[in-house]
Amino acid sequence: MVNTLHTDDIRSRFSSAMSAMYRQEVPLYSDLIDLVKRVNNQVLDAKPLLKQQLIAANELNRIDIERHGAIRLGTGVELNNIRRLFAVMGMYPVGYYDLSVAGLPVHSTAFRPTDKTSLSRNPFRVFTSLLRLELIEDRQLAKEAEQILSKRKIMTTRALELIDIAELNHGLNEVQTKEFIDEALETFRWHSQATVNKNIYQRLRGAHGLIADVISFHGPHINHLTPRALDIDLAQQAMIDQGLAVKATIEGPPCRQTQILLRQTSFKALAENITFLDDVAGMHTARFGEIEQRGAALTKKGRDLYDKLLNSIDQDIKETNPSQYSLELVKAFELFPNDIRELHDEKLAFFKYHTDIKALITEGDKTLKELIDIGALILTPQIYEDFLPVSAAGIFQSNLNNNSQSNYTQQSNQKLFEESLGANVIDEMRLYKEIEESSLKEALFVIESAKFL
Ligand code: OOG
Ligand code: NI
Repeated sequence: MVNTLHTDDIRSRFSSAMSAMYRQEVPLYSDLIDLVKRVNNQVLDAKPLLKQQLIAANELNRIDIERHGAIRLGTGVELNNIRRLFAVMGMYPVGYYDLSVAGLPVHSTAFRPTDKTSLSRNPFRVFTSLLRLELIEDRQLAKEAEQILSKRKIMTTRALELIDIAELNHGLNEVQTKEFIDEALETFRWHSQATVNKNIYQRLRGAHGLIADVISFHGPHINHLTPRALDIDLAQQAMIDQGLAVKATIEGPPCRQTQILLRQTSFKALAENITFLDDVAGMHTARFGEIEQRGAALTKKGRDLYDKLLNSIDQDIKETNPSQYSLELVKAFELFPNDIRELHDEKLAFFKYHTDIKALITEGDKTLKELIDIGALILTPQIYEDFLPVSAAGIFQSNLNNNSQSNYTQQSNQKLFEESLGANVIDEMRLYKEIEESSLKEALFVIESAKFL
């Protein structure tokens, strides 16, 4: 079709509309955005080298617009429709996160752009969880919950029509895009009017805070949006200074010379006024604010080492004895190399390759190692674009506001998740590998061509 917008443009417009809506709904999020921006600017001023690296890696332009959000869905049909909605914006399901191991009755994926150019234009991601009612012990309650869910429609009729149009025509035009964004936003809006009476809400809440949050409302309200901080320790301190109720420990790896994966922290969910179906007033806690810092994407080998080191320390003291936890974390991660070259040669992280032709001073063929040695081939770690299940569980627990830790016996069920989704989740390792391989191919081509100049 002529005049279709690029999916990157639709995503950018949607993520900025979503951010504007959430700023209005949760003024504390607005404060958080301003705070992170201020701290990021301080960091860039204080660290010109970091600024240079971000520019060289084509990262700087996306920092201010970068954010992720999270939603929680109730049924497979909802998940399927959400997949179709995000596809209109060039966001696809990447990764499978089983959170039942952490006592949460959900499994999740992240909808995000997958190719290099789209990621650098706008990497907006949405961590999307699907409730697993089959894990609920109280079967009668699970049945009631299912019945409530079977009646709700989380998308407007027009949004579904526009998704059909986008699928049929391989895109949307300007007018359709405007309408699509307005209609899509309705799905993620907060509703202070619950769809259940107080009695059911309390029973759902008794089974698990997450169940009450998913079942009791019109739709999957966006529960947080997370800006990317360049120095999460500084940003966390600024949050504390501003009087926010910040989680005790930053999730993920410790602060290191070469940052890896993802570090995250949040302020606790707000208690908000709601009205139950029987007109009784109540309170619900669901929405919170989070910040994150992203580092290098790790290979399977690197990730195994990360998991091993993280698991070598007692996770139970994370919130009860945060200073001890931090000390042990730093100590454990001394075994994880910091040196970029070592991370590369040991195949622990994924890279992007660039060239510096001026460094090709001597004649003749060179090995990859020699090209790196002489500085003709420059290594930049790829940024981790995904999530971490242990960290996600920590964020969930800290914003649920009740200690609803359960031990679910039934575990991972990726197949069922994918059946509902109507697609297989994409393996994130494959995406990083593809970006690494294609950038190496391009770089070697440039070096090869330079010989004939
Ligand atoms: C999602 C929690 C996980 C993250 O960044 O890992 C998360 C939720 O509370 O729905 O936001
Ligand atoms: Ni998050």
